[in-house]
Amino acid sequence: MGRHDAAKHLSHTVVGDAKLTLPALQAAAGYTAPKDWTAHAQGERAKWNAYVADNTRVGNRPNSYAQAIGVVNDLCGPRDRVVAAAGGLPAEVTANWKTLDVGTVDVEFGFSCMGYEIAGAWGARIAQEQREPDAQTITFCGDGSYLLMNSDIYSSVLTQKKMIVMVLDNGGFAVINKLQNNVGQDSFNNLIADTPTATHQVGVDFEAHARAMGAMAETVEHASDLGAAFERAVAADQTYVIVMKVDPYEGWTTEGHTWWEVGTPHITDKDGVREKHVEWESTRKRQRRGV
Ligand SMILES: Cc1ncc(C[n+]2csc(CCOP(=O)(O)OP(=O)(O)O)c2C)c(N)n1
Ligand SMILES: [Mg+2]
Repeated sequence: MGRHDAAKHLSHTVVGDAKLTLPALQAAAGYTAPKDWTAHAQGERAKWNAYVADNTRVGNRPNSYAQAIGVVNDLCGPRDRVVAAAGGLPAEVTANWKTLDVGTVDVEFGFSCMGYEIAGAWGARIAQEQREPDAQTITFCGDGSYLLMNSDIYSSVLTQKKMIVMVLDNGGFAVINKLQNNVGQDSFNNLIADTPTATHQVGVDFEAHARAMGAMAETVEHASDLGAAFERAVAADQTYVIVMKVDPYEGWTTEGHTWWEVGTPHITDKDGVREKHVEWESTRKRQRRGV
């Protein structure tokens, strides 16, 4: 935990590794959590596990981020490292990924900076190869982030630092489109299909693009074919890019979210935006200060 977070809620600050610090505190204070509290936590955990199992199940909906995450999670090894950064994927990985070992998940949620996905994964690979050359470095990347910064695919090919890049294409900035809709706005300028100035609607051939940088690449139509593609990527000895289209509207993870301070317009001519503004502000009541 960071110092900044530790000082929240008028707390007494203890900064340390949770796995080591909690037992030490427990021993020092002679404290055990009430049994009904522990049982409640275990019950919630079981419910969450069931939700994730259903949410990631291939075929439950059109191709989704959650399905892709579930497929890779089932097939990867305990020391394989995953990277995610911007768009919908950091939240989807945080919710749906079952962490298999310490220090194997790098979700750049601090800034959620587009472009970290591939550049960050290349850096992760450089480090990982020194200690765990047989483990994989896997990155989940949206089409928007890919287009912003993909050239370290070429770097990884040149330097023989193999990574597996999952490019999940939903036709634009789908998570921002979702946010736009959630605050009562119509879709505008986030999905390529909703961009009035995009008068010539062409999709990007991500597979060809990745090949042009020397990577191996393939496109998968359906999430049920993703597992076999991932196994081919694992067997490959160079950077491997797997491309799949995912639905921009359906298949988002709907549970497990926390309240997010989103500035919505106080003054608007649109009823839908006003309603969302009032709704959003009303939820502040549930904020717990200094607990
Ligand atoms: C450098 C940078 N610029 C802008 C943003 C704001 N932003 C967050 S997500 C996003 C869209 C990302 O698109 P994509 O990678 O396709 O992911 P999707 O939203 O479709 O899940 C944008 C523009 C950001 N996080 N980082
Ligand atoms: Mg996208």
